[in-house]
Amino acid sequence: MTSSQERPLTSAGSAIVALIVVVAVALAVLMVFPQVNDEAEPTAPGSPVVASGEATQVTVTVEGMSFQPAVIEVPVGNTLEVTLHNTGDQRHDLKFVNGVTTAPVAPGASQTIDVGVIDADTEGWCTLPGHRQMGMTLDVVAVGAEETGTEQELKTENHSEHHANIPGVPTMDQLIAQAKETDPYPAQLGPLPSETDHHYTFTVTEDEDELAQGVVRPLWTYNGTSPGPILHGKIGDTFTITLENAGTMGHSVDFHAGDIAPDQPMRTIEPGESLEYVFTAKRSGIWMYHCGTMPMSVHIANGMFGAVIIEPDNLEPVDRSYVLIQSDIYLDTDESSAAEKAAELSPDLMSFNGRPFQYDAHPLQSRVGERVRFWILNDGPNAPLAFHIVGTQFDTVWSEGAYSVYRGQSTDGITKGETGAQVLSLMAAEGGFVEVQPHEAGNYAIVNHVMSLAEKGAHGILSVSQ
Ligand SMILES: [Cu+2]
Repeated sequence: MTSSQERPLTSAGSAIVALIVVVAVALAVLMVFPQVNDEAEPTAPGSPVVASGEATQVTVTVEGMSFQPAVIEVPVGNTLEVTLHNTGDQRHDLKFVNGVTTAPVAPGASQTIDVGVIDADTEGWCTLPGHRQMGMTLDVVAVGAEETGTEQELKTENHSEHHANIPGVPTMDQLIAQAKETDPYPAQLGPLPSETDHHYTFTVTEDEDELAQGVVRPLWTYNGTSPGPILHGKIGDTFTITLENAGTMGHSVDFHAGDIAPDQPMRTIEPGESLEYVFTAKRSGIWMYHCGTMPMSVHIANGMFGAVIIEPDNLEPVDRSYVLIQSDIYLDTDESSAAEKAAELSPDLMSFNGRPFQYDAHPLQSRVGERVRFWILNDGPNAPLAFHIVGTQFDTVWSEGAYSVYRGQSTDGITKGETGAQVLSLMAAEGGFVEVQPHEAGNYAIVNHVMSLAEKGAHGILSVSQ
């Protein structure tokens, strides 16, 4: 006990206490009988929202891994009744910030819940593991609500703490929607060119690419595409590349397909400059090329990479050949910069041939019984690749200069009987090819079996028809 608390109240002190009591009672009456104020609006900041007695009814469906609609508007004071109609292919639920939730709803089923009176912006999401991260969120906008500073802070806090899909990073469905609007990078490999002298001009550009509606990233290229041109030849061929820098900063190129002193041909050139790079292909492989200017992680991640395919002399003909080059994408977001995420080996998105999920939007094609060869290169700059095609087994695997399995037989000279492989593992800058011969029609998912990287975009479809 302090001495001040033992002291008797002065008369002025008593008057203040009496005033406080009167004000408190008046406030309590207002809070218990809020309808004392007939008008539902305007709601001054901090004043309680008056229930309108009206209900807003919305049916929410499921498309891929997102709710449709993803944003609903409710006049402030209305109750919100949501019917979750699960038009997806697996169970989902829908839970709101205030704790109101549906049960898990089976595909084809529906459940209606009363979310209560909407007095401020709020949100819902699917609580099944990982679904929120993949974009299953529902924003509720309270129309006519005035935001107080506190509400604003709470909302921001709620977003940073619980809004697991990172603001600024598009969801899978947004990426696929954009990929559908965009011509895919051509993945089919043409026949081996007959010439032995190959001449190219590589012009460096600094462009931008729209990954999803409203999300743009820098895209630095050789000749306007990422990956750059796929060079294709055989052992003994000579390649002459004129590199022209039409960008605003220094750039360069490094061809793993040649073995030469790097000092001159791989040097960084300033905007407006050019150089000539000549190499002779002495060894077979699918070889990376990339910009070698610092920081290389950023120049490569921004798009400056490609492949040179030098076929082994005895390569068997196949019915179709595709080329898939994996690369990582890092985005500048509020949390950290693309360069920081690259340094932490933490990509926001992944791609085959430069755009996340583009072969989900435009599946690769083949027919039952055809032998299909996939040339695979991991251009990084950082992430690993465990290349797998769901539903298939590789009967032929060639990686970094050698077969491990050839037409269902091990090359070790010991293993007997039919054998095969499920994955071609490639660290950054490693490459090879696999062959499959699907014997049933269907849609075979092409994945990086490092699953979180597939979910970030290293994913596509091989559509096999009769
Ligand atoms: Cu560069």
